[in-house]
Amino acid sequence: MIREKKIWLDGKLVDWDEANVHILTHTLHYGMGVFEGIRCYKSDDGRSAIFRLREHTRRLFDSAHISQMEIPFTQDEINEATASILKENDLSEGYIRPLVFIGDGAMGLHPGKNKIRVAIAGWTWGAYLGDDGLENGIRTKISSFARNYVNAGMTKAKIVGNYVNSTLAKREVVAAGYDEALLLDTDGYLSEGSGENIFIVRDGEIKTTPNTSILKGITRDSIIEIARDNGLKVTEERFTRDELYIADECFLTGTAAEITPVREVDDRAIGTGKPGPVTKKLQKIFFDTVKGRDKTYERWLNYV
Ligand code: PPE
Repeated sequence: MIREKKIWLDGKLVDWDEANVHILTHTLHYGMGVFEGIRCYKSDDGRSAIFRLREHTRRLFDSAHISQMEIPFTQDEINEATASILKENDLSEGYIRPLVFIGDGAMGLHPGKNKIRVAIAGWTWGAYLGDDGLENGIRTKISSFARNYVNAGMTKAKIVGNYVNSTLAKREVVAAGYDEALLLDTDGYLSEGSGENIFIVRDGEIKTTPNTSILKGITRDSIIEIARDNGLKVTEERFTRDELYIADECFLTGTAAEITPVREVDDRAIGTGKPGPVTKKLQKIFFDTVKGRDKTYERWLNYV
């Protein structure tokens, strides 16, 4: 069970057990709320660094704008509150979850003038798909649920309700014995994982799905930049499930999942069935970056 000390709620710090809402909270009924997931890592020199804080806060505000929710704080105020959550909970590393939601008041689909509320919580979170998955790769399956269609759910926004689609897919494949679900878009091409973007490698060239039905991942963006800086070719292009089956390597990226190798899709081994050299190289640079060892991308770190 996750339990830390303090949660930031509407501008004030409250005790973990006191961070409660009314049962008629609008978001709880209709799913219109937006959120972020941010990681903080402990550097080798002992300091803590939040990874790409400003980009996460900006995406939170973009998600709110798409959802017509006006956040009653500035981006600077949210950045500051997000960083403060670590100190208030004595966390030197962990995961931070800002959530913007519509409070109680009016019921019915139109939220009327219900207050827009903001909560920020933080907790310790290990490898999202397991330590073994991070090291040796995971087994995935393509879900029978298609990714949210771009004109039915706003895919660029990290909207609470969008995650019904992810949860349906995740439960389906976990019940069938796999680690993670991959979803196709409504045209039948690969989209992304339940909570991660997807990359494939063949003959040393990298491909990832374009910004259509996916959430535009901040980890995805970081990996594209790192790969190109290291002389690897990266294209953002749609690909089919059989192109995935014959990839030499496959990996998933996300704040929670970090860089997780995929060793199997739909009961077919990917490449040798073990994490490949490109995946391992990118994984190493990524972890060296977030832990402050590799200074090339130091601009992505917000020391607290
Ligand atoms: N696609 C989806 C659908 C998604 O939810 C995430 C993040 C990503 C891609 C990767 O985005 P980024 O974190 O910016 O690289 N998923 C979050 C949810 C995890 C959870 O279970 O909660 C995350 O990784 O924080």
